[in-house]
Amino acid sequence: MNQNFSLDPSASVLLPVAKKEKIDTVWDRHKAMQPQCGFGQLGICCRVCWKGPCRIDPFGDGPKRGICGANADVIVARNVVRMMAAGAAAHSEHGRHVALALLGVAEGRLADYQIRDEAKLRRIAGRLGIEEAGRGSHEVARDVALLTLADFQNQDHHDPCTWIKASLTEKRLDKLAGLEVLPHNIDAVVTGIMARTNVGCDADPVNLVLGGVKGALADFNGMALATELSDVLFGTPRPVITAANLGVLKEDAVNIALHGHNPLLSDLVCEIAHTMEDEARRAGASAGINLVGVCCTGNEVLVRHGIPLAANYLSQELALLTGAVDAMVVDVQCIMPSIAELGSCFHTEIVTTMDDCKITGTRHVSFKEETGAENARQIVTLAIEAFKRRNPQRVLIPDFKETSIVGFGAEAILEALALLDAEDPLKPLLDNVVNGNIRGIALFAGCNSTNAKQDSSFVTMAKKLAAENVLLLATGCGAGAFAKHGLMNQEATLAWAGETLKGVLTAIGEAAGLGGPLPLVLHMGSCVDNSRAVQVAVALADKIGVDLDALPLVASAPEAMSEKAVAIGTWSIALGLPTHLGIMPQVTGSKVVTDLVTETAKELLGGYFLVEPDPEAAAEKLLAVIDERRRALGI
Ligand code: BF8
Ligand code: SF4
Repeated sequence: MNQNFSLDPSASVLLPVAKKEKIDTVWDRHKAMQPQCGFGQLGICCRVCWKGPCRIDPFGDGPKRGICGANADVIVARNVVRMMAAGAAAHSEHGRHVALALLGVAEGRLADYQIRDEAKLRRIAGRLGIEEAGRGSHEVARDVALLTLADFQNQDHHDPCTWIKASLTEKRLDKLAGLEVLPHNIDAVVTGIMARTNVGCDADPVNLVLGGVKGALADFNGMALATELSDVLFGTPRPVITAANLGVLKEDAVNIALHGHNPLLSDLVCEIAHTMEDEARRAGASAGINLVGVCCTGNEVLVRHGIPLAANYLSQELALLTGAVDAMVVDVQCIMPSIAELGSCFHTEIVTTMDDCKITGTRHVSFKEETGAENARQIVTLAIEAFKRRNPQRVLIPDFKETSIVGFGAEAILEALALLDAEDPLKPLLDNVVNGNIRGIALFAGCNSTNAKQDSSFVTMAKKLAAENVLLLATGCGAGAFAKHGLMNQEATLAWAGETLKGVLTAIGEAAGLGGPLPLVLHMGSCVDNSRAVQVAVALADKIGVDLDALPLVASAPEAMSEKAVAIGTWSIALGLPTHLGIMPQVTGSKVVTDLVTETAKELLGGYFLVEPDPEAAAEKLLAVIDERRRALGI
């Protein structure tokens, strides 16, 4: 039965436990929710004002307009662009948090943090046009932080955000400027979307969607700055060998799961946990403290420190069902409220840490950057105390974990390529794309959703595309899926890569001293780290002298779910990438909006959504797109 819900073998072990103990999981609640509201699925339910809710009848003789007169196109457009604004807010709030921390470090106010990658700080300064030569790192960091924060404050509509200007090709910036969708101020753009979608405002679906595209590009800006400044504070990812899936939990250790998105606290927990190993041992945990990751906080500490990944989004409850997690520490985003109840069924401390993200029934440790290390110590202490209450009889750790080589940010990829050509690192990549050894590049991103069998489409599509010599990159829960299913190691390359792709991955891997190929799928990090993939794509496009929409590069989110994914998908098409969705987006109640994002977008932006729930067919379609682009480039 579990096989219908999830491809993850851990689910088969743990869902029977949930059943026996009468604990609901996300899949039980999904089932109880059937049939889901068809109006909502089509995007034609409006709750923008209290005259509503209004629902448009898509087929019969029922209402074709809401009480105020809004038609299906307006309602669908308003709903979806509000999702883009919410996604942009989430990623950018995360980014602001990191930028403020960098400012605090630069001004000597935050003793628990430091600049871990000064070379990167200086490179960023160069990109942003800040003088750095001969200046101290704190002075440079202050300027970088302030210029970054100006992306939340600038009031000049004609002056786009600094980060986006520093992150795209000239041609793309011109195109986006021509459509008037370049954001000038993240906060203002998000506020603008909330304003124009209010009752009785923008009632032109095309204008609304263009407003949404601007919001999505604000999202890109927010995640680019979040990624880059996090590298400055916590280190830039380098390849590291680790493991993924619930088998990374240890019976004889204090298991602490780091869950959420923002590395500001989790990185300190990693640091502090090392200093508290003896305390854990004194409490009876012979293996000390075992940190594991969940969701994107998990990806952040995975790619930077090699902390094993226990679970992606839909597996977060399974982690608790093992009875072996002593504390689950959460920050923001993608944290199921259900974990409070699950934690209380076991001995697990669920610790919320951000004052704007509490969950009733859990413990809250109010994290502040000023007291970060102390907060981390408090949390590890709670975990050790919880360990003492753990009931060994209830521990069931599925024996599944897969070796994963992760940590392939833009820098790591360029460094690996430089081993083949120190003078011109991009040349080997470009040559192999041109000669067809690499047929194209696919970026897998996005979530897990109960509307699909967990992880399944990711795995099916990756194997098929790799066999066709497509180079695979991944972030977020997609990356989590590949890691858990053993597609991020050398064996996977040997087993699944087409001959020419295998040759390229082997040449780079051996030059990098891995004694074999690079992994089949390159883990670039968390969802905000999608900006890393853009960085590589921009470097390639600049080298050939084309725009991003000319590259044989596609994106795919087979299980897109969150508002953040809606924002990412939208900037992905705005940057020129054909972007596959495996889940029906909630816009199909409007032909105007559907046509706009799947067809007209191709003419306007080069990128467009391609919706295909069947993974085999989706892979075929992406291959056809890749080949179309190759032909247009004459390669
Ligand atoms: O930011 S992929 S389910 S965890 S939203 Fe959430 Fe989606 Fe996972 Fe990371 Ni991204
Ligand atoms: Fe209905 Fe219009 Fe109010 Fe929406 S804004 S709920 S369509 S009256």
